[in-house]
Amino acid sequence: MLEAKSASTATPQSNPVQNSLFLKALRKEQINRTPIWFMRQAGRYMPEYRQMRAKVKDFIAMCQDPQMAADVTMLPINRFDLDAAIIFSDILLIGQAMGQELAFVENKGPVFEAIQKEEDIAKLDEHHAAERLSFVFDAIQLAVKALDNTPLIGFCGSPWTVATYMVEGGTSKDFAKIKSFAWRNPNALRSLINKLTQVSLDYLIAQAQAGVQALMIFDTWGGILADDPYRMFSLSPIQTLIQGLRENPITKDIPLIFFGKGKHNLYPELVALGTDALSIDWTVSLGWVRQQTQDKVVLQGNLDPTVLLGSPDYLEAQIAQIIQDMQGGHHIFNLGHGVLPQTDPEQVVRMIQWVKHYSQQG
Ligand code: 1CP
Repeated sequence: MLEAKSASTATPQSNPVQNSLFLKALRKEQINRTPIWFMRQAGRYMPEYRQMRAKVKDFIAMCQDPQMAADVTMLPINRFDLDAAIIFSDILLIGQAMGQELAFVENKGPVFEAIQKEEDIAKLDEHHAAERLSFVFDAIQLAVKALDNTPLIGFCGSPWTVATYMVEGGTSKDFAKIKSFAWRNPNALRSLINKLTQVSLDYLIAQAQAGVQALMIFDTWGGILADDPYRMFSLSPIQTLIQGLRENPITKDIPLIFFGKGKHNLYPELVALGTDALSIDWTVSLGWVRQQTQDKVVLQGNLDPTVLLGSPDYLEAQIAQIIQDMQGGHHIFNLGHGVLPQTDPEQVVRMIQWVKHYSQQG
């Protein structure tokens, strides 16, 4: 009953979604099994998704139509027994909202008109960018209604990760453009990252206002930096972003998840970010991560997405191992990165069943 006393007006008791396994897990409350959702759960591995995608011009058009984005968000929820949904959108849309041209090219991925000089950064508009993403907030409102008592996660990319795409002009193998920009003109890169931090803060607050019950920050490319530049260009703006969220009345209590791919040696510093959960990639065992983080945060993850392409026996064994590694800890099951487009949805059904089977108490 201590819970009820310390909780704010929207107490878990008065709001059924707050009693969901996922949100209870994020609050480290007692639960009888491990909740599960997974990155890119609404995506190309689903035939229903491919059908909907074929009807529109491109991926961006799908995101910009609130009803369609909400419907796509619901696809995996309707088909599988999942414990959370994530709003269908993309981390790169904020670059577009700041005025940088973006396209998603078939068989190539995202393409930005690359930033090359300081003047390109000066032109970007950070003040009204979040407002230009109102289709995301409309989609959230529609999805929340459709979801009923399943929680909805909102998200953004880390300022560094979004900047990599804006400076590289798309995805990259060696990140030579953004790194050389950083080593030659750190102040200019910092000004881009500061703008992205401001827009990301506005954007996450507006997503919370629209109704998401948790927020996740994806730092997919922080791990390509050595420790000191990582702290400067990736971690520090994330700290600023988190501080901004904690200081805002709308987001001060919302659960936060941080996905910092590949920066395993800095787990103590990632814990110090103060998020409720860390999402872990598949290259480290959760047993080891628990030692590093001393069970101070909830761990989310971390099945290698390619294991879903393996035999059902191997899949089962890997799931059992992850659940065992997390026994007595605070865990949300997920993949270590997004589900691959060639994944058989039947393997997803098995994954969900085994997570439930192996983690069920009593
Ligand atoms: O139909 C299509 O061709 C589009 C494929 C697609 C999808 C389904 C893209 C393009 N984005 C998305 C959705 C998406 N992206 C979500 C929705 C929620 C979910 O189901 O998880 C989220 C959270 C993202 C986040 C995202 N986009 C990240 C961070 C997380 C991660 O996966 O690392 C990154 C780096 C992106 C960039 C991006 N957008 C799309 C692609 C193909 C990529 C990756 C390009 C690359 O390889 O660098």
